[in-house]
Amino acid sequence: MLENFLVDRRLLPIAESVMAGERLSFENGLTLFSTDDLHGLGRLADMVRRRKHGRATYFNVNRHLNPTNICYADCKFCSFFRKPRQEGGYTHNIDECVRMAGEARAQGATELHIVGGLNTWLPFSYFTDLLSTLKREFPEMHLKAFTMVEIDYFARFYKMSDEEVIEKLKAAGMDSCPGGGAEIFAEGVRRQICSHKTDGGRWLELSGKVHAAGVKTNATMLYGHIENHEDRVDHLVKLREQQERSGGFQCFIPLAFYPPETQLAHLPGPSGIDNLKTIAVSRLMLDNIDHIKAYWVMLGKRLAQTALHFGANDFDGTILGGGELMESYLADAPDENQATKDEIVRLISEAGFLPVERDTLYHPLREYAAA
Ligand code: V47
Repeated sequence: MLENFLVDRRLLPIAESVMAGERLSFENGLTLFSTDDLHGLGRLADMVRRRKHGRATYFNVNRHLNPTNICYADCKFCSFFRKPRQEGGYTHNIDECVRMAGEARAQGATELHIVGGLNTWLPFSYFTDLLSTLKREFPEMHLKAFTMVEIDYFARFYKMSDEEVIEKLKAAGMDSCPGGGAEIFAEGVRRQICSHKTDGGRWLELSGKVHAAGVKTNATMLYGHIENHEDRVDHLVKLREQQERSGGFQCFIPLAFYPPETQLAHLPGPSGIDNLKTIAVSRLMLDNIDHIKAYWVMLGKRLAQTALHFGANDFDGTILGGGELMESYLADAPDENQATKDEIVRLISEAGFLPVERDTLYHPLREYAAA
């Protein structure tokens, strides 16, 4: 019986709810974060993960494309951005982007993950031309492009309605949207770490509008900085509520804060235990979001592999050729910022799961025999 595995007896009623398929409350979320019973928590999350996906663990072959790192937002947790005129700022022209996409395509990429800074020097046509050119050159590639923060910025800066921006991006080739920019919705924290960008309510509202336009999106949570457990549970509950309203989130990605070279570099970042707990609590609270991603770039490959036993069922992708935003993380761990398809397949099967290559919309492309 499951009860025998629970060292923390406070998890018992939660286990009963999980077994009955009932939704967990805000208070349940706080209890889960506060427990030291890592095995008990992991067991519960693993039960839900196996109920939803069995042994399947998804990954894709993708490349990140970060067209510009020039950004006015000045987020305290970000080491990628450069202010206008600051040394190290760049904007790729569209030909360069096509060249990078072509390299990725030649290596089997099915997805381009496109995000960049809020660069007031660029016209809106730069972004639509980028999408339409990529779509014309590589019609079979899925363009997962622009976060809710970028869409909010496009609407405000280029003076268009949200619907107009979404339609123009869609018409140019945007197939889905990545989950970045959600950070932490709690206003007090958000004001301290990213006061210049889209607030949490607006991020959620725009997700709803993008979903209404028939476009799937992902959702993230940046944790392990100055937020507390209440802020995390609040974030998860707000996402769950938005999913009830609009239903278009495919995947949730908890992002472990990596402090070096940010304005919060004095913070330690989350521990390995915290990373596993956060994956597990996310799986348990987000009963209406299908997939939980163990983003190996932030977790490291070994912990991402372990996270598959704590509720995660997606390993993200190969991220061929890196991408500048990704390189700004884990720069001091060179063997951690690349993963071949063979390596991901091995990491997943070593962990006892079944590697399934997918496209961006989670259609299986190929299953790999169990090792
Ligand atoms: O929004 C920025 C985070 C996000 C740091 O949708 C940091 O499939 C940790 O959203 N330490 C962008 N995180 C990345 C992102 C993402 C990644 C992988 C897959 C998907 C998806 C989306 O990265 C930002 C921010 O929350 N971030 N700086 C940092 N120092």
